[in-house]
Amino acid sequence: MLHRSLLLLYLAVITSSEILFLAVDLPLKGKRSPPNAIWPHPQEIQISNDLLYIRPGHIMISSDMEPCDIIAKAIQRYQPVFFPPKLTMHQPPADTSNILRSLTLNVLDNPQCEQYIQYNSNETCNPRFQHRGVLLDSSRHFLPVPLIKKNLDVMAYNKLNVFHWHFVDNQSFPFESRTFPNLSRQGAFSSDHVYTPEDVTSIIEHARLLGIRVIPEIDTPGHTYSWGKSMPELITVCWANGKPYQAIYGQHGEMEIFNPIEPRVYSTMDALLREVKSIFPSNYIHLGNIESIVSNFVRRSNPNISRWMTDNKINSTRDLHSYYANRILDIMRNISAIPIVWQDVWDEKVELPPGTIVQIWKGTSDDDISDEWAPYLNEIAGQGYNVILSSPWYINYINYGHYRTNTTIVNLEFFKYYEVEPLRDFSGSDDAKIRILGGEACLWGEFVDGTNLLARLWPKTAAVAERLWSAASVNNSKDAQFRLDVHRCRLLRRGIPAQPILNGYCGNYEL
Ligand code: CP6
Repeated sequence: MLHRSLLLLYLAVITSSEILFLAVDLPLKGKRSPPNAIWPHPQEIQISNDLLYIRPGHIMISSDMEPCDIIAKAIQRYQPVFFPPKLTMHQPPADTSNILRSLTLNVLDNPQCEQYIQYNSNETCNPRFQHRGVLLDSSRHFLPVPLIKKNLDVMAYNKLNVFHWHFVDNQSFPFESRTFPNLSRQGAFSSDHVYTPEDVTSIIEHARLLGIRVIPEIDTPGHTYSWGKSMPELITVCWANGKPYQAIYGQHGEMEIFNPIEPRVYSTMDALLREVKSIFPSNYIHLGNIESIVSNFVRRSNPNISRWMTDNKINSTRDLHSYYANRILDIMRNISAIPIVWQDVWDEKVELPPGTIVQIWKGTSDDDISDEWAPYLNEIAGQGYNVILSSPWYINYINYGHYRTNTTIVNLEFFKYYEVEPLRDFSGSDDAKIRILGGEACLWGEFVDGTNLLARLWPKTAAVAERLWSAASVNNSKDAQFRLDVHRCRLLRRGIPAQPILNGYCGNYEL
């Protein structure tokens, strides 16, 4: 999106000059505080060592023509971002001639004025990867609408452009569907813990103005306990001793899953996916579809399902899952929506429609960087599917990894996210390479709600943002952590409770 990225380009310029002032007053003793602490690092940058003074009121953002609403609103929105109430001002020394009388940032608009960012929109400043996302999970805990919007703002500060909204799961069904209002009436934590159609629309609109696509995830056939509260007929549970045995749902949704031989599963999914597609302007719908060995046993334990399998010559539970996936993919074809699936579906060799995105999550690891994901990238892209990477970016993990130097600590948790190189082991063709679309940081919600979401996510996710935006050569984590430390203070100044990266403090920007 030409107009938006040009705006961001200019913002990068102003941010860098702003930092030149702030470097004076940020108490970064013992730290190298680079004056060019722009995050994520741009493709091109020129830095002058001269310090220039200017009054905030003498900085103008203007547009060369009547701007479309995205630009007009961005110009308004950035005023308080540049000049927050707590911004510290310095008197220039009496003898200085380094005074800038005025600075005009002229935003070049795109005459076509794209109304909604597409997956392949031209973002002009060359991001390295086109898909730069964050997954939030609003089922394990409800995430208030203003918080989701604030998080979209922080995503935009970091040039992330996809909000993957995992909004239903076992624990609650907060999405208020017009077609099936009982799903949230009975599946939400309470009548307050829902996203009304107006909420959803306002979140999509907020994201649109920031150049962020919102991709909803309707995760089935597992992880569907909350659906069963209003539609028990969709679910099959574990059977024992010849009768259904109502188990407590498993953490990963193994215990209650859709019954793949139940016709109402498909009619419900057809209507719901149609509704979702009509609400979300991005043409993508994430279908979830993670599978586990346990869920296979659950299904097979139901004698009706075993019998149906025998009658229909479906020999394995893997084939049964393929059968389910194919029926849902048929619905997606009928409504012309493009699917995203977790890698499990690909593992099961389900044939996916062209354009499908496969999201890699296996090989997440608590302490070490696991490389299990690397061969997946080669194979999936090699087969002609699009791929996005998440395994190394499970932000829900917390690591107390650090070591001391003389003056500071080094943040190994940041290193772990930052040092991932998606293409390190890539051995495929150039064609396959462009199918590696990018990645997503995932914040699963088992231990996250409004109290800690922003601090848990930021600034760790900024590490992922730079990896996906900047050139591969921007990979010196020791230097980057100092830049990120300044960026973190910048987030505090903008009112975002981002957690510390290094020792030290942010002057009067602290919350
Ligand atoms: N919920 C859903 C989850 C997870 C996934 N899907 C998950 C799996 C492993 C870890 C963290 C989260 N909680 N719906 C995986 C795609 Cl470590």
